[in-house]
Amino acid sequence: MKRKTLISLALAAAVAAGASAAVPAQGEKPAGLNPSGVIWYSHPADKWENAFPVGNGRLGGLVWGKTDEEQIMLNEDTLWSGGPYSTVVKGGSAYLPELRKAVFDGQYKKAYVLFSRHLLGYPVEQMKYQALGTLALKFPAADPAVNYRHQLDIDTAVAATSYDQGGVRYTREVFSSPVDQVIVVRLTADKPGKISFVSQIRGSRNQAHSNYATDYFQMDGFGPDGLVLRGKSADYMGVEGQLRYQARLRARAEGGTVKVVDDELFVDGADAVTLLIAAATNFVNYKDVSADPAARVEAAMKGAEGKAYEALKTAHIKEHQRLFRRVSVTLPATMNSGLPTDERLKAFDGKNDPALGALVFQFGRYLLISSSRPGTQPANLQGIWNKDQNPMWDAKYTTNINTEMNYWPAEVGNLSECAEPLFDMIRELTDQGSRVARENYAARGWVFHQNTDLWRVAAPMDGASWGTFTTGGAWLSTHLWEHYLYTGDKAFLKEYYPVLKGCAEFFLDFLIPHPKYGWLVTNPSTSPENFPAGPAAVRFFDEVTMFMTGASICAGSTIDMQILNDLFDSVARAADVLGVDPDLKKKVLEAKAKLAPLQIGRKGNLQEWIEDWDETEKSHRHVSGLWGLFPGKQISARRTPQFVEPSKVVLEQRGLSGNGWASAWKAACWARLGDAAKAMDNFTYAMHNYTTTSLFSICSRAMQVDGAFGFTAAIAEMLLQSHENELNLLPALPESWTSGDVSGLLARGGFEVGLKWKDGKLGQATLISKLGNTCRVRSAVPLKITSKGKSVGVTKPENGVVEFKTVPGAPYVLTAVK
Ligand code: FUC
Repeated sequence: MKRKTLISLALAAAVAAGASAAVPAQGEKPAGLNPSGVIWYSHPADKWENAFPVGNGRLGGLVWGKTDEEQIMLNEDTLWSGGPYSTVVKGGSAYLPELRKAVFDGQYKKAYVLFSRHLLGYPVEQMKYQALGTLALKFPAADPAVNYRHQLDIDTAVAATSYDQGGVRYTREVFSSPVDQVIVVRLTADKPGKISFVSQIRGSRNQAHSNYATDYFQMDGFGPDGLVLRGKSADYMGVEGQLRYQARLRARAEGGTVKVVDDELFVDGADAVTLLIAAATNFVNYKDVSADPAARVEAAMKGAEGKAYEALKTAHIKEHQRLFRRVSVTLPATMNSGLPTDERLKAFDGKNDPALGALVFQFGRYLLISSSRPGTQPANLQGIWNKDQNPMWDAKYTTNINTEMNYWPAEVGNLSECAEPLFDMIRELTDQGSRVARENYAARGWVFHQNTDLWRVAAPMDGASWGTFTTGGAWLSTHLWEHYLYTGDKAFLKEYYPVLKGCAEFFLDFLIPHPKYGWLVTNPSTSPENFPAGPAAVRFFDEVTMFMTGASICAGSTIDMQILNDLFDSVARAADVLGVDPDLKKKVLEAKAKLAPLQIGRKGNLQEWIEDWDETEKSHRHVSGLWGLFPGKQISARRTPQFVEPSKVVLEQRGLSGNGWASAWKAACWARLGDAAKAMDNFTYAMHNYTTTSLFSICSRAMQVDGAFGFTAAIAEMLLQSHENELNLLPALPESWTSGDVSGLLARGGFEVGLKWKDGKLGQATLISKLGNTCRVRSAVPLKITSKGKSVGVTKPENGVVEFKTVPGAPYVLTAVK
């Protein structure tokens, strides 16, 4: 059989499966062929990271879709080990001069040891994010299920599983409602009395790591139709687990019977069943754990219990779509686009399924809405979809790329408010961060390094090879200024200005002239996790981390300099906008001018360090030295053309391998360089090697959410760029995305942008000017501009840019004049 016929058959099967899936409620898109809105399998998830995520920002669930014993793995976003604690160590600054001298003298081992002994925080590791438990639904033994479909509709945020068994069609729907603060599971059958199962909410414990898990939990019945799981968070690293949590389930059966025996709930012969799951901890904020989880759970249950299933679902979908539907993307669908997602990924060759790009783009937005809403915790390494007590990298906040990448899509993806949890976290980090600034570096302001947790610890962690990243807080702070650039929200800028200012003040004190070059540099410094061949050549055993290591400690890494370049720039501009601190503005601009410059190495590479060191690992995953290309804006084909080739040298050397987030970062860098083909190479490679079939990203075998967010940002960057004080429309459009349509993307300066293109050429752009700023659009040809059907005029480009004034709130349509 020819390949095309095979695919047609698969497509026909897809349509058939779609047609028999859950009947869509009014207002919903039909399940089935929605190549950019549905992820689906023709079988249950084969492993946990391939299960489908639902979440309301706070309560997460991973839905397997099994037919013998369904499992929904549960998370609550404040369930971490430990309790309020501090990692600040006292008096490290006494050792700073000696340490800095050692770095400048090239005595890297000595510098490492000094940092390790006197500046590393204590405990040396932060706390771990913890899985809450699993909702299990054990069904009676039955014939094998047929006509099976398991799907996640990211447009409605409802996961659905449907199949035939013993002549009955069963359907289950699962969602996590941001409105009612419960996870809802609905079981239906097309014949009466056919739903029977035994349910448990199982606490989570990792046997392999029970040495850490000095937590406990208790599973019990709750009233005539409920279950409860009560527990305490784990003690870890000598920090007492101070969280108490509770998860409750209530079953509402239509027909049949419900009974509870010990910690199991039995449903027998029901026509339909709705399960409500509420969960909470006693966490109030990073200093306060005085809430009552039982009262919180009771309040959520009370609120949801009185509502019919359809009412819960309709409210949930409406709230999800309020955010999700702000942006739509259509890319060409092909026969392959109709395949189940796991097969679709395998069949993808980079060109044969453009619509996959739209699905991946929207999936990142879906994840952000599902894991980060105002009032919740920011998305950690695993969002709110962690299955372990001892997850990979503790499912913490890693801020030398991962946490920031989680928020790359927020502004451009029209989900500004989903970044609020990040902004809250940044402010909270200044608490311990200002103490670390004083104790470690005798500096004003605040500093934050590379890891944190629910308790907002800010000292360097993990070991001196990682912890010397003093610009983690500065990187995060660039998100504050970016938020202002997109929204023009002066009240926000005023509120967060002290955070920006404190960050800048720290670096004004911390930066030190390089004895050889005279530039201002950070010291200690590092280029995240990349061991330069120079210093790392010194191998030694670190008694603190018990690792054999080399040193990555240095002065003035390129990423530090680039981040500070942007930070100082934004602080100066923020001071201007707010009309405050002229002295500070002067000082940061002076310091900015003295930062170590970008340098080109002997291989034509953009140097990652002040010295032209090679890296020990050629295709190292971090592309830190290219921070100024993306997410920063210091490197630009127009403004700094001399750094374009050197950036490419680095990207080529790193190649395609790495992990999911690395691919997304490289794709975004290539998009900034206008190279769509290279961006797509990274996308394709990641789809094959670093993506779960549920579209999470993979990093060293671990599921992480960062790469999924990163690709949303990278794809946005292919369609629209706005970092150069102008809108650049379709700057890196892949050849196979011949025609398409995108609406609702946001650009800096307060523009909402829609684009339509055909045969690879922009047909029409629509803009809404939210703030009434002058609009600058890069264009080689004159643009005809209309607003509400009236001509505004035809404007010719000057130096490649068409500029026109806008009225706040007004829409504009731009078409090219040939
Ligand atoms: C950084 C990365 C790793 C991983 C970890 C969570 O340390 O270098 O690859 O993503 O964070």
